[in-house]
Amino acid sequence: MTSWFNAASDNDSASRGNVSVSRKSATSVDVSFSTGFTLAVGVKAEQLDITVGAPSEFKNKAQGLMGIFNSDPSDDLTPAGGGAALNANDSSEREIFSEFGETWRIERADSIFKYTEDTTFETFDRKNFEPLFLQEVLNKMTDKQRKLVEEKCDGNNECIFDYAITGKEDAADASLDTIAKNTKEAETLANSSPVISVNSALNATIQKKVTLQVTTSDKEGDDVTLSLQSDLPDGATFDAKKGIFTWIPSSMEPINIS
Ligand SMILES: [Ca+2]
Ligand SMILES: [Ca+2]
Repeated sequence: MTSWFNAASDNDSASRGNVSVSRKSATSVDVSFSTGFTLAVGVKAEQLDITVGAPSEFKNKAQGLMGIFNSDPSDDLTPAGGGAALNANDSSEREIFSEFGETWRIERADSIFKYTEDTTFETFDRKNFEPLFLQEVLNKMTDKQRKLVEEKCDGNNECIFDYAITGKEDAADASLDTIAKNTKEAETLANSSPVISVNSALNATIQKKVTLQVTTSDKEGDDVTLSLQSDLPDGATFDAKKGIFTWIPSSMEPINIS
């Protein structure tokens, strides 16, 4: 996929088998799988930004390093093979890494990746790798450095992590950017479209006034604004605020309104 991505020009997109990839910019790509799963991968200052989207039909059916997909955050740190979930609030990052993350390490036979000629599963299976843990990095900083990081990041842990580990302010900015983007995406995904309903049939008689009530509702209680896309026929009015359409038909000509 990497070589495919490198060969693609800007805004290029291509499909192979069950995967389609579209390049969003010089440093970001969207991947979608026929199962409905999506990946957005971008390169930012000192970091790789990966957002995973899972289709709702996988709810209560998917589990892994990213947790159990069931709207319950308390079981997301369940080790592979079962057992009690770690409590995110009283576990250190080191504990989460070793007692949860490491349990999801795969064996060569389980890998679904294809390797290029000069790489193998072992190239990426670095058993001795130990990440940096935020609390441990913060403990090593001076009070002045810590204060600078906390002020810049306004208490946001992901940002504090990126700034503290890289020591670079643009990494903190990139982190804040990603968080804002993900928050906005989550809000959009959680926002349902309004439901607009009208009577399924309307009986009209020439020269007699008929009324049609358009009702709207929105799951989140958002304001719904009605507007007409087409011109009104002769003798018709539409009160967009109240959703009331009135009409005195003057002929048998069919009309269309949207
Ligand atoms: Ca869960
Ligand atoms: Ca809504």
